[in-house]
Amino acid sequence: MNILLVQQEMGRRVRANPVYPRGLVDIASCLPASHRVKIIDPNLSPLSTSFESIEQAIKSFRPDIVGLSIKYIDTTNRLDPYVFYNTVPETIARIKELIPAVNMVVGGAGFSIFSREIMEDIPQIDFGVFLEGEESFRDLVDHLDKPASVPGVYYREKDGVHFPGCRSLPSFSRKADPAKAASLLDPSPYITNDLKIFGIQTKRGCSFHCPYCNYPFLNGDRYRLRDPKDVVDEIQFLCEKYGLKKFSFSDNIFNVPSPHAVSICNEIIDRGLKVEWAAWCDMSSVSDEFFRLSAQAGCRSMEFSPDSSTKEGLNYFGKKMDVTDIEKTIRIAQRHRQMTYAFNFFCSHPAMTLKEAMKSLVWWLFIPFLLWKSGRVSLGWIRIYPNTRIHETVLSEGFPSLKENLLAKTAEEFTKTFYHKKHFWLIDWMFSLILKIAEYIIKPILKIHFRVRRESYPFYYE
Ligand code: B12
Ligand code: SF4
Repeated sequence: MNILLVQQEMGRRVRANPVYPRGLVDIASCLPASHRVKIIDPNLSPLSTSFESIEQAIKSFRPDIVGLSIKYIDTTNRLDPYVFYNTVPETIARIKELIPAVNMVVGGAGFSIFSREIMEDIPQIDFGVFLEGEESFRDLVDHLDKPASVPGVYYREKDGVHFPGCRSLPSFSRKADPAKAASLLDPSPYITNDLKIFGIQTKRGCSFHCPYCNYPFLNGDRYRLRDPKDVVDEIQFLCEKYGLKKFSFSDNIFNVPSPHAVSICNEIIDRGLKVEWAAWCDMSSVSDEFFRLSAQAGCRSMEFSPDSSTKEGLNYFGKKMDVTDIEKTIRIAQRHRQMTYAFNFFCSHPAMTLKEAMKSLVWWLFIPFLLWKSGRVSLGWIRIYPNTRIHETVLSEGFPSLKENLLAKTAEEFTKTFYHKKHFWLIDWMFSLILKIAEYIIKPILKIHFRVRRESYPFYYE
């Protein structure tokens, strides 16, 4: 069978760099060799010709199956209200117009978050692969005529959309075959100087249960680890064959469980690989030794999400740490200036108090000061997603509009999907005002660097 896998067109070329489509490469790598597989990423073409790149592939390859990744729904950033999902219905309509008999399959994190809504929204979708796709997609390809027998796959019949039930998440200890992956999709366009474009996963799952986060829903709450040697074999292959120098560990959290991260760092050091990388890390288990080791292994950027700066807030987020861990991390970071650090906080959450709002302001100003030129703070609002605990909270706090309408399609609808503590509109307004004053008045006067970026409001001094 001819299988064409297409990355989602992001719909814009600013603040939407094409990142290596790891999900598509992973599912393609698991298909039997008897199939012909092609992967394309329209984001590598200019926006004006992006659909032509899909059209060309369809005409020359004549696929029996087109698999479209619906990875992104929206920016998750209230200050950058852009909806990526809007490219999907049009892409699917145009594919079906070109080749009406094709089996149209979708999957991806964005699809999984809103699976039923999307199946109902776009009737041209024949099958929807829920959560991780390595096994479900492979089985679906073999049983296109009997989808009811494939767990984890939505399918359509005359009477509507059906789902035979979930499949347990696939093992992640399989040995990767980076040469096969590279033969399926040339990694060269993604090998750049930007740490965030090429992602390497060392594990799946996250055992924390932060109330706003959908990662445990997407990848489970138990860690599935790859053998550190296998991870570093992949890095080494990409360094030697493609000149990879910079990448991200795209794990939800890199340094938990800690021995696994330590083994990966040691393996990189032992093999003498000259790489630089970024990672998302947990603060509760950091140590001087871990910072030293990761810097030696090439870490150049660590991102932390304390989310709150008070005991009450950290308890609400279930962070398994207290304020002293934030202080400790900053002190250690002050001794390791070869890396940069980002600290993410929320401006509003259910345990927010006036005291926290005031305390947070001080922290947000001081962290970049204490980590002069190497630390920044990002401030954001919580985007409410289904299958998160905070979704239940907003409903109980009396925001019934957020019950059904979480798949926003316009910027206006999107801005309504963020958490605002009831009766705290003044604090919310105050933060917005302070951020604007800092950006338009303090920054030009003091020449501090403070700008609106895609994630939120990063705050750092230069
Ligand atoms: C790492 C990461 C990043 C890194 C990427 C680093 C890198 N080079 O890879 C960075 C920081 C750059 C990033 C950026 C963004 N990200 Co991001 N990111 C992630 C994260 C944590 C992991 C993604 C990943 O690599 N997964 C590993 C691969 C193997 O998994 P996968 O892609 O999901 O694919 C599997 C399945 O989904 C399925 N599948 C995927 N595609 C298809 C297609 C078919 C046909 C089938 C059958 C199956 C299938 O099978 C695959 C294998 O199991 C996810 C959260 C998560 N846990 O998924 C968020 C996530 C994907 N990001 C998200 C977003 C929003 C963004 C940004 C738009 C944020 C922003 N405002 O800038 C940007 C956009 C990036 C860009 N293109 O410019 C959202 C997307 C959903 C949504 N809410 O809209 C997620 C889900 C997080 C969230 N909170 O909801 N991200
Ligand atoms: S926010 Fe981070 S630590 Fe918390 S559940 Fe999500 S991935 Fe895990």
